[in-house]
Amino acid sequence: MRVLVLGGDGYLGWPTALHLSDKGHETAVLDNFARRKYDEELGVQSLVAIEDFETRAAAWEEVSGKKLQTYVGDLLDADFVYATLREFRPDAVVHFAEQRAAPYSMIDRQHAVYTQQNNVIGTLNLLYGIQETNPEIHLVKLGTMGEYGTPNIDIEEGWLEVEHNGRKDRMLYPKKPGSFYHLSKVHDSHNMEFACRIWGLRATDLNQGIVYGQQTPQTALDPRLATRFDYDAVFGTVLNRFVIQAVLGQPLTVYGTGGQTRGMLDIRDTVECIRLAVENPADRGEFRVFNQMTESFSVKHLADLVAERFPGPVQIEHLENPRVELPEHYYNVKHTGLVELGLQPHLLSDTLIESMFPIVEENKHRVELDKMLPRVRWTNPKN
Ligand code: NAD
Ligand code: USQ
Repeated sequence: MRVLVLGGDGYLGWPTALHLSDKGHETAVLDNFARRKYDEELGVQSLVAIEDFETRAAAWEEVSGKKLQTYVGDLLDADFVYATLREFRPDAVVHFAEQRAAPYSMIDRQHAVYTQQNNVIGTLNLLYGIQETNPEIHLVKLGTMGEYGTPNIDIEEGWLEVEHNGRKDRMLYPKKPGSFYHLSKVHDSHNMEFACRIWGLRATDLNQGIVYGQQTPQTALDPRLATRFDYDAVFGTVLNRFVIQAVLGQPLTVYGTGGQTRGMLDIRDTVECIRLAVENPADRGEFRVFNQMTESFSVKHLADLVAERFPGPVQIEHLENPRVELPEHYYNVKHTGLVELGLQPHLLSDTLIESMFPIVEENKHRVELDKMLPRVRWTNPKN
């Protein structure tokens, strides 16, 4: 198939593009380098050095013998979106290209507005682009488990059968997200469901949990193929941060009690989930939702796991939680759709945590320690 990967220069878009190319799909990557600019703004860099877009694409061609076409541009530029769809003629578009950090969206008004504009309008341009250029294209869009929040009932896979006053209907599962970033994904989901229902588009919304890990079989082939690895308090995610903190001899930063529970998955499962979704498209008019996660853990449990596996002393520190979120709650998620398509999850009990320690050890000189502590507070927006 011909697959266009939007956000193909990012943490997950890049390894996904390599995985799809490796599996024989004619793959192209698109990006506007917004992520590299947030690094400059925040004064941080990826823990693992990454090559520029053209160099890494050329390296993949050299290593694999497979072409990876690149497009540089912004999804907010509708003409660019339409022109790319017309030129590349994809069968599927995989959409990772959004501002994805909850703390970044909560810095102040400007960052909240930027996040929602970038994410919601970018996706809307894409929906129109698909509708007008080729409505057969399958849109595979990265959503997030955080769209649901932590309701006191089971989380279904996207839809909920509701019986109300003796009548029944199938409704989009109610959402209770925890940041302006997570809200942007809720808005995207509604726009996509509408486009499927009204125009007959086909879309898969992948409500993904928190990803951990830094290597896939393809990125490990050559240092020029490495993907980024974030450690800072704005873009670094919880388990990746705990592993990095352990190696640096820094306390693991558990926010609050650590009773907050989240769905997680290995980066090798992310790329495989996308392949499965692409190769098994939704039907025309179908808005299909999968919960893309393999296991649930509380934050405290993750910290204990890292401390247990690290071959040295580890201190766990409970910081005052900078976010507003339930400290203890019910969490039971249905996630059978991708397994039914053939996903064979890599579970955290296997060797992944240990395999991350040497990667961090090799690159630890790149860390700015003062970027490790959280400074963005949910209850104290600036401006
Ligand atoms: P990332 O920031 O590393 O990658 C996103 C890429 O999209 C960046 O390279 C960025 O430059 C690009 N981009 C952003 N806005 C763009 C625009 N308007 N036009 C073109 N390119 C644009 O993020 P990631 O961790 O790879 O996440 C990718 C997607 O997966 C995001 O949508 C995110 O919400 C979702 N997700 C990530 C995680 C995780 O743990 N990392 C978990 C669940 C869902
Ligand atoms: N947390 C800590 N200590 C830390 C970092 C985080 O206790 O040092 C806690 C947070 O308070 C939160 C949980 O860990 O309760 C997860 O935080 P996170 O930063 O790892 O993840 P989150 O902000 O939810 O965002 C990440 C990605 C986002 C994706 C989301 C999936 O950045 O793109 O959408 O995970 S989910 O959480 O399922 O919504």
